Amino acid sequence: MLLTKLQIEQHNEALLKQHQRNFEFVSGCIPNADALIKKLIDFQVAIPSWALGNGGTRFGRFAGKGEPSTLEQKLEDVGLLHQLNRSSGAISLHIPWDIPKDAGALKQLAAQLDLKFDAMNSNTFQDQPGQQLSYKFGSLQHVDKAVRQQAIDHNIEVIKYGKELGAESLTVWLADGSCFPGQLNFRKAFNNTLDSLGIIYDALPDNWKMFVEYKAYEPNFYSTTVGDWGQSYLFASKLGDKAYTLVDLGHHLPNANIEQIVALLLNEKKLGGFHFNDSKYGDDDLTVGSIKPYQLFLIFKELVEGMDARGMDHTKDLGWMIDASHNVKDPLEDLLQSVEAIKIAYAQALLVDPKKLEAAQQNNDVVLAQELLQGAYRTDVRPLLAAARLKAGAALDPIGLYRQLKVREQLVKERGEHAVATGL
Ligand code: PSV
Ligand code: MN
Ligand code: MN
Repeated sequence: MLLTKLQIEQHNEALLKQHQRNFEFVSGCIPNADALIKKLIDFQVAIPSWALGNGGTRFGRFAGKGEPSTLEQKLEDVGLLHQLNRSSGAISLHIPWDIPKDAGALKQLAAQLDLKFDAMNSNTFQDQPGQQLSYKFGSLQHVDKAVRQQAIDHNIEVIKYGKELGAESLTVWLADGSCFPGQLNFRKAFNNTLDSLGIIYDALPDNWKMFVEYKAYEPNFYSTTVGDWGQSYLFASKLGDKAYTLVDLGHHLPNANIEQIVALLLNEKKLGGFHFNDSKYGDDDLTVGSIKPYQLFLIFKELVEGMDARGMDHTKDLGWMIDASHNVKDPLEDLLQSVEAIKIAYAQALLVDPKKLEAAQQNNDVVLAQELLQGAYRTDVRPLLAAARLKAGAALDPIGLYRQLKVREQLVKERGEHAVATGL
């Protein structure tokens, strides 16, 4: 299901006066509103294919209704999100859940929907039906060379699919690790993983990046072989210039200072991209900004400052992806909320005056430094985001329009109550 231009225009027309009042109030206090709006329009966040259906808990899965059951339908869902906010212009696929049967036709559909193919994700954390060897004791780290080879082959196959679709990066997240002390020789597991990743790295096209995602624990609860940013950084450095660390916000031990990690990885030219989500306890995969919005802002403040210091392009030099999926919301509404939260944090970070902050730091003026950050964070930038959407042809109130048009009801009619998305 797609929206018509007229539906969006009529919706915007009805909200325009109120929007203008809100916008005038905020833009009056911002020196460079036009430049900021331009940056907001350009900033796109990739939607993971596995978030389009209701995610699983560790104990079960409660499917939603009218979920996309084919890859084409997944693209259509992201196309719909992109129509609503003009900020979701990319999809991140997961193999084997999203094997493209006709890459040419998919590329065409993506072009019609104005979507790009973002990072391809491999899956060696589950055994697939008919698979010869099991990943129960790991994949790229496995003690058995044949299992390692199977996992390597899978990753190379994922690159092949990505090439057909025009993607330019591979994200490797490994469940590899151990559940009990003594189960694993840490050094051998690391070296096996490095050798395996090296073979995959060699299969990357020149213009591709490899993202090595880390995670502190789960499904293994004693050790994870790519367990933190230091280990990911080691792999990425040893592999070469095309390999980077990927930061998933939910993959840290409690209270980790993620903004500092981000700042240093950027400094070392090894930050590759993000999986945005939010959490209270662990890898909760909750809606971005729903639990710790100030942390998200602080992360973006480091990103903006670090990227500007290195002359990086905010829109394309890092991979911006969501990795959230859960049970109690309509996944499309949830994704609209997540994209909005990311852009709010980005806009607030753009409000921080780098010169004033630097001066405060130089003077050890701790109070002023905090005031500068919190002044930006406490600015209600939502009218700026709305202005960006209006200018880009999106809806002033994406969730409002989604509900007004009864999109989910339409999708249920089209796809049926029991249509279930493939994924986690
Ligand atoms: C598992 O923790 C996970 O959420 C990782 O974050 C991956 O990025 C994602 O699954 C998809 O493989
Ligand atoms: Mn992730
Ligand atoms: Mn995760």
